[in-house]
Amino acid sequence: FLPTQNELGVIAVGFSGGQCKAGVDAAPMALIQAGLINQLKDELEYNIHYDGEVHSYSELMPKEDPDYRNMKNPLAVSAVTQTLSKQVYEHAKEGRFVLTLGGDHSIAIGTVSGTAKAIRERLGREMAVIWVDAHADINTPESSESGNIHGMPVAFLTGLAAEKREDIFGWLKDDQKISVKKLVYIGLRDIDRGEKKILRDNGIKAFSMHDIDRHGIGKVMDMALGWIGSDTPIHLSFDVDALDPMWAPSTGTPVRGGLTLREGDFIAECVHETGSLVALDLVEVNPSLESEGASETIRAGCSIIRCALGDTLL
Ligand code: 6HN
Ligand code: MN
Ligand code: MN
Ligand code: MN
Repeated sequence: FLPTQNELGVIAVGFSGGQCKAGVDAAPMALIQAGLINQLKDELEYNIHYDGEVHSYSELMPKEDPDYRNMKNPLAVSAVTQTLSKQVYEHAKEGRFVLTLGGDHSIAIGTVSGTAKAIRERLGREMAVIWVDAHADINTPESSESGNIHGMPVAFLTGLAAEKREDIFGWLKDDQKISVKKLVYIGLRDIDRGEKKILRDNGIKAFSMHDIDRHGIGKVMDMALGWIGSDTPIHLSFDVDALDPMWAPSTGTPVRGGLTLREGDFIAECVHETGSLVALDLVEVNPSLESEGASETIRAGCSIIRCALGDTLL
C-alpha cells in the first residue's frame, strides 16, 4: 500500500523548550556534522529534501510565557509544534518518508500530528506509533510532576490531554491525533505513578525492559508488530534515552538498565523491514551533557536512523 519510498524529507529542529536543560537544540547540527545526511544520500541512496537549516523558530518565541495548567513554556512549545506539524505534513503528503532530528521529545506533538493527518488524507488509514523510550511521555498537565512538556506529548496526541486555547495545543484537531489502540511502547523503565494509571486505564500496549529481558528483543518485536498488524503505516518516535547510558550518556533524563545499542538498532531494522514505516523522530540527544560521551551518543543516534532507513548488515 506504500510506494517504495526513496524520497526523504529531513527536518532539523533545534528546540529545547519542552524541558529545562540547554543543549538538546544542538543535536541536529551534531548529527549532520557526523555525516548523517551524506550517509543517507550516498550509502542508502535516498533522494533528500532538506532546506539546509536547523530551525530554532526564534520568530515564534513569545515575550512572556508563564506556566499554564502546570505546563512550562506552553506558548513556545505549542507554537513550535504547530509550525513543525505543517512542515512534516507538507513532506508526508507528497509521499515522502519524514525524518525529524530533535530537539527534545515535545516536538513529537508536531511530527506525529503532521504524519497522522497526511496518512489519513493520502491513504485513508489510521497510523500507528511505536514509541521507543525509557519514559512513557504520557503525563497530562495535571499528572505531571515536572511540568515539562516533553513528558506529555503522547497525552496530547491521543486526546487524553486536551486544551481549548488555540495557542496552547487547541490547534490539534481530531485528524491529527492517534488512537491509544494504535500506540506501542518499547523500552520503558521509568514511569511516573500517574502515567502507570493512564497506561492501565486505557489498555495501552507497552513492552518494558522487563519484557525484553524475559522474551528477548526478537520476540518483543514480533509481538509489537503483531499488535499493530500488517499493512498499517507506522511512525517511529525514538528517544535516545531508551538506550542504556552506557551507549547514550548525553541525554537529559538518562535511566540505567536500558537497551543495548544492538537492541536499539534491531528495533529500527525490524520496523524498516515491515515496509510500513512512514516517519522517524530521533530526539533527546544533548551533546553538552556528559560531553566525553557526546560523540558516542551522536554515533548511536546516526546508527538508529540508518537502520530505520534500511541499512542492512549483509
Ligand atoms: N523524555 N516522566 C518525567 C516527566 O518529567 O514527566 C520524565 C519525562 C522524560 C521525557 O525523556 O522525553
Ligand atoms: Mn525519555
Ligand atoms: Mn521521550
Ligand atoms: Mn530496504
